[in-house]
Amino acid sequence: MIQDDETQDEVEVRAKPAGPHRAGFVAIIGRPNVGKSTLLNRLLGQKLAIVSPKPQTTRGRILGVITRPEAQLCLLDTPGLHEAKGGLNARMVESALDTLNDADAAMFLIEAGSPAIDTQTKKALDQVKAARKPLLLVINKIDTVKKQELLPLIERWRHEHEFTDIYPLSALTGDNVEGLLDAVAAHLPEGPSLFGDEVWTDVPERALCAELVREQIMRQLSQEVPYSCAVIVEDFDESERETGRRGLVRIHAQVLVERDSQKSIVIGKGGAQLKEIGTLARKEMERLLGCKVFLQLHVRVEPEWTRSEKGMRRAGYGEHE
Ligand SMILES: Nc1nc2c(ncn2[C@@H]2O[C@H](COP(=O)(O)OP(=O)(O)O)[C@@H](O)[C@H]2O)c(=O)[nH]1
Ligand SMILES: [Mg+2]
Repeated sequence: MIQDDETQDEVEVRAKPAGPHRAGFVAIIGRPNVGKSTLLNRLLGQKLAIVSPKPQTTRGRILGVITRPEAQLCLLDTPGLHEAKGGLNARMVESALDTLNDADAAMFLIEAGSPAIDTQTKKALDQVKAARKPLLLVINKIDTVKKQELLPLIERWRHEHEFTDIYPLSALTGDNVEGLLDAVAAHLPEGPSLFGDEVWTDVPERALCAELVREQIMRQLSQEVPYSCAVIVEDFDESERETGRRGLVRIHAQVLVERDSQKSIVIGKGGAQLKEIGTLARKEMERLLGCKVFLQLHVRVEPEWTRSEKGMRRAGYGEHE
């Protein structure tokens, strides 16, 4: 569509050879902690998926939609592929592989580093190859290695699979991210957009807010405690959102833990730890919602919830969620 008031950017976009409009789903997949969620946020230009230095931060599929004049890319962030025996971890890996099977194309992420491919990464690649989708290799975190280390790495990976492209980049700094979306879009089916132009995700705001609390739990608490935590928003009261100078959303969230000992760790001495988690999460929520947030957090013990179907359902990780 040509408009008279086109900006310089739009002219540049349209200057490329005009092809058919394309649209489809692209799974972002790889081992835990390689930067999948960071890349989704970078490509989207907005924080959608939570990020932490700990593996297994992402627990389910997260859709981020990018609409451009020539293509609509529906990016799907996934939990990391890892060896998991039952319970929540197995559910997460299943979710990643299901997402891959439903996608039109995939980006397989690895970290820049030694050209040697460890057995876990090899196994993950084999799982991804089995889905038989157009597969682009992203070598992330190039900010952590010297330029001359990249060539042998690319050479090594070129022999592993016929990737549609190999993209070394840094999701953190944005280095070399440009062009990646074009490269992926070329492998999507021809067709009209799947979502309206204004849609950027299908994750409801209240679920994004629950994730922002979990993000702080992942970041603030050490060791295994975060892996026993789930966050459920019990109440999301928007009745004052449009009133007042900036409006207010009142949120009441529950933090589920598996044991009493974990409950006291999350709460901390005199409630200090929970307060810290709440303050940091509230600031992120205010940025997301564009208004003030009043956040109340409660910690509840749901014994061994990560191990049973019933427990996972109670924590919001039911089979079809
Ligand atoms: N140095 C560096 N760190 C990164 C980059 N991308 C992600 N990270 C870090 O790697 C960690 C895991 O990132 P995350 O996106 O949660 O990984 P995921 O588990 O694959 O989704 C976080 O501490 C990120 O800040 C990158 O390009 N460079
Ligand atoms: Mg992630």
